[in-house]
Amino acid sequence: MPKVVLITGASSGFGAACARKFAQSDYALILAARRRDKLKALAAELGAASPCHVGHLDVTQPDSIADFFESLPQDFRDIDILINNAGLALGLEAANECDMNDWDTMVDTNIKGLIHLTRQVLPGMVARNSGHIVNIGSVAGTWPYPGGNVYGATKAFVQQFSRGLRADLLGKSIRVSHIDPGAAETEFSIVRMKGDKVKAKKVYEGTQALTANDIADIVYWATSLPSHVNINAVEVMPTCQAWGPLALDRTMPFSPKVREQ
Ligand code: NDP
Ligand code: 8X3
Repeated sequence: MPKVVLITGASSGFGAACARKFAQSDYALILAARRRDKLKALAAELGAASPCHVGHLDVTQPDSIADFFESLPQDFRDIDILINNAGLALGLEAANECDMNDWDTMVDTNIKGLIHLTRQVLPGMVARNSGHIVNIGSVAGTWPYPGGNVYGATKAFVQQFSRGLRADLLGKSIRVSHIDPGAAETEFSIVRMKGDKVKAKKVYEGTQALTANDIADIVYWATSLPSHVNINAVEVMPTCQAWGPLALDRTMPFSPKVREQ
């Protein structure tokens, strides 16, 4: 029996690249996202060589999650690898200006979606004493930048939740990894810029950003190591990305009290 891999957010970017990567070896794939047409096209591209189940899933909707798991065919029910990849950033406004709906959507998708999927899959892994959960975080979960506010905070959650899972699962043969990429050119910025493809393209202009395949290679590598090896975390950036200096504002007036001291 091939191992079963559930990939959330398989309709584009990292998720679709992971599907293509795992399809090159002996895996049965569950492709999940909201855009079923994209998933069907991907399944058709992968062909008969990889057993594939396509399932509509909105990770923010508990009913959608329940329907998705209920409709899994028998051969796809024992999930060996869960790639919690579905996620998004919305907007780059400062915290005082942002749209609260965007914040809610990021929390509902990147945090609540990820924990609900994990909670559905984990009991089966524990019963079989086997499995691997790969959570896709971001460098934004560690390194703050202006406009990253809630997006970065949701990804910090992903990191700490992943570590917490490792602590809970000690003594069981279940692995948990979080992969934290930097700038990668996918549909990510198109979504963040609310469909403005020109603005999205500018994010990567003049750079050699990471590709979805780079991340799929890392996910595949982490999951294909021997079962006694747990990659806790991978932080990866394109070579052309690094940290800026901490910022100092020189225009702020001195507080009189501080000057007197
Ligand atoms: P894409 O926009 O290309 O892919 C995002 C995927 O998430 C899509 O397949 C989308 O599918 C799915 N998705 C979004 N919302 C939902 C939802 N409510 N229910 C189910 N699926 C959903 O971006 P990436 O591939 O780049 O992003 C994948 C992950 O990687 C995200 O978690 C992102 O935060 C993270 N990341 C991205 C980086 C980058 O620079 N690209 C860097 C670091 C992390 P659909 O719309 O069909 O539902
Ligand atoms: C996406 C990477 O740097 O745009 O998570 O926040 S970044």
